[in-house]
Amino acid sequence: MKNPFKNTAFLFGVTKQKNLPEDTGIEVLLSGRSNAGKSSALNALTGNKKLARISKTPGRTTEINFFEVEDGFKLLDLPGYGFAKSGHSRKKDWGPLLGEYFKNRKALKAVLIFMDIRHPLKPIDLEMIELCESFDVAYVPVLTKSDKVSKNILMKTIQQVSKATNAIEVLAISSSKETEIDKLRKILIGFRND
Ligand SMILES: Nc1nc2c(ncn2[C@@H]2O[C@H](COP(=O)(O)OP(=O)(O)OP(=O)(O)O)[C@@H](O)[C@H]2O)c(=O)[nH]1
Ligand SMILES: [Mg+2]
Repeated sequence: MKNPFKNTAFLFGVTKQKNLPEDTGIEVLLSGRSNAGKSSALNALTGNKKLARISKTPGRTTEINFFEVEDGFKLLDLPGYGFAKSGHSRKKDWGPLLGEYFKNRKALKAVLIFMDIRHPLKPIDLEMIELCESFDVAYVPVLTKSDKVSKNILMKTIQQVSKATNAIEVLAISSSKETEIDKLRKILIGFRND
């Protein structure tokens, strides 16, 4: 089957609310702590290793990066949260851009919450889950770097995250080994069609 994400193209990065594009179509946010593997997952989804910059330095992504999968369907690579230089994160630290975005955005369909499978459910992840729940936005916890743990730990962590959240589905992927990337594609297509 042809990869529906193959032609995904970078549109632009936005740092201010006034620069957000028109509120149409469907948008899915890719969120997660810095270094969780969001950009790697985007590259694996699309099969384009050069699409999103993969940074080995945490906190490189500093804006909301818009990617267009096809007309009316966008993926948004969010600034990595956590490891903030200013120390511990608090709710207000989400920043005005993301707060406004959640409040007003009709196009916002779902949020993928990427978490390193070895360090899931950090306080900042729980805040993102709360943010989604408070705005009634669907979210899917995506455990990353599954190649780094045993099958046993993998299953246990999926269970742990399922129990701790109201998410319908919890995914464990490896972008480097391309494990469960097709499942992630199917979930995203589901959001697009829904
Ligand atoms: N072993 C392994 N390493 C991975 C995987 N996915 C990402 N990484 C590594 O994790 C590091 C961070 O990956 P990124 O994709 O840049 O993480 P990010 O979430 O986009 O980080 P920010 O842009 O800072 O928010 C890189 O060194 C990647 O090579 C994976 O599936 N397996
Ligand atoms: Mg990134």
